[in-house]
Amino acid sequence: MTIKATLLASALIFSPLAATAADLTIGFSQIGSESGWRAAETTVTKQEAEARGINLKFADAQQKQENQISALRSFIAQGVDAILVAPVVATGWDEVLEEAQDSDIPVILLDRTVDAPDNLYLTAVTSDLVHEGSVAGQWLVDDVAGADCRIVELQGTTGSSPAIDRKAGFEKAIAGHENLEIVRSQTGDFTRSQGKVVMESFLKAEGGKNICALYAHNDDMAVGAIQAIKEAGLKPGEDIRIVAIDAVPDAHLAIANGEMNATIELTPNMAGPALDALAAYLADGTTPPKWIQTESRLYTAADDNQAIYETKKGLGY
Ligand code: GZL
Repeated sequence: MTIKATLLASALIFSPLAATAADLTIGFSQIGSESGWRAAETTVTKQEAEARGINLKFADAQQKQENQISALRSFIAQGVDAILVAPVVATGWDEVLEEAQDSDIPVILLDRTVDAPDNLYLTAVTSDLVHEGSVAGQWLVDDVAGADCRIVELQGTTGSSPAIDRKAGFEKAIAGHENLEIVRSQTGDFTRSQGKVVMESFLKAEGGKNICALYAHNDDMAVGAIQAIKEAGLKPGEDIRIVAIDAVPDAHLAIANGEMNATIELTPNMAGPALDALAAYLADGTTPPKWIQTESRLYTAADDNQAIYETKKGLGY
């Protein structure tokens, strides 16, 4: 039996009045394609929607909140059945979320959260962003084993929940370890190009020999920084330890090559749990928890990163 027929059959069992997934039209406001992880999330979201026979209306915001808000208003005007949104920054969403609520259109947040009352969205599917930062910080605490370590930090997009929370988590983990100090911290906007440019400025300001470690809020900024470190005549992963987050294929490759030390995995499949929660809600009113947490996992040189790279590189990154 096809997926569509199965969904139809199951929907008829539960509630003949409920829209089946096969009938659903869902608007998806995506931030952009700033990183390999974001590209993978887009690929997987489209795959998850297709597998459910959902008509997905996709809008790329080129990392601009105003474009996302316009997209949400367009989805509302079209009368979509639901909205998925990965909010580029945490603030400024109340009004448009109220408009969606007034139109009885459920909204689900993907991979980032918003500073808005949680009755304005059905659920948020995200990792524990603070925990990710803490895992990165704890890895560095353990790796330096008491030695002095001057750290530079590449922050994610200013005002985004991952930039805020990953910074907080890292600082929590290194607090009380007087040998660890963040000496430079600046946004690289989650991109490789900006990660390289900002790392070049760190190296120039501090002197490469005075930098012990880089903490980057995502792997793409770390990969850009690796280029800058090499161009400065230093060995990334040796002269400067590098820990980041996402576990994209190129991070595994860098670790396999000894040019990076650790990454924390973020699944690109936020849409699967989101669409499952939405289907249950539409079928019989099952209200999901306000937070559906995805797993995080640390990868280091102890893992078979070459094999993981080979597996992941074909998955839409
Ligand atoms: C985090 C996600 C971040 C990724 C980056 O949940 O929002 O956005 O870590 C991406 O790669 O830019």
